Amino acid sequence: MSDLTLYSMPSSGNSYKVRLLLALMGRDYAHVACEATSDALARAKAAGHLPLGKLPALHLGDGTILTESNAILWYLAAGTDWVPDTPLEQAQMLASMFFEQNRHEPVIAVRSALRSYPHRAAQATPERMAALLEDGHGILGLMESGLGEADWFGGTRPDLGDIALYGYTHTAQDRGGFEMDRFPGLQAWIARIAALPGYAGLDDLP
Ligand SMILES: N[C@@H](CCC(=O)N[C@@H](CS)C(=O)NCC(=O)O)C(=O)O
Repeated sequence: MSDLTLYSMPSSGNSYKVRLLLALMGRDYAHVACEATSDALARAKAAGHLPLGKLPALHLGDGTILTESNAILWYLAAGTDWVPDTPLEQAQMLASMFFEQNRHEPVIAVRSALRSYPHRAAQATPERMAALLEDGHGILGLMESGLGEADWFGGTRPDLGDIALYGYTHTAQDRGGFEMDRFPGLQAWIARIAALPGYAGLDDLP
């Protein structure tokens, strides 16, 4: 039996990042699915299983609960090839992860959520959706030029920055309505991630 229990939202990129890393690492874990607006989510909140009221939350065997998707990635990957060796490379990886939460997620994930979740539809005004579309193409353009000729945001091998950015980028077109044809480098990077051994898709729940 695993000592890890992950509370995650099946449809959420933030939760998916953690599920993806666990799959790529081949780690066993118990999974508690808490979809948006579900009774399971309400129960998890009421029971104190989500200290910040958000998913994902990783419960360790000793009772510790870790929150924040990118912090959970860091904990799980410590000492593995998913974290580079030098302070410079680690700082570059963290820059990708902070960019993801600070600039990318509030635009790409939010537009996707406004289009996908019925309980968010009333907030999807035409003005907001147009502004998010323009901002999102700008963010994706920054990623395209940041990746440049490299295969990975981690440089010569994928790292946690790649996992964090992949979470919402790979559904940016289908869910967010962003024009991914404009970003061929990102499309090739998405295909490279999906070809990694152990890869699990968004809907591949444990
Ligand atoms: N910065 C947090 C964001 C977590 C977050 O906003 N989770 C959302 C799903 S993407 C959630 O739990 N929503 C349920 C709710 O607010 O009731 C992280 O990366 O873990």
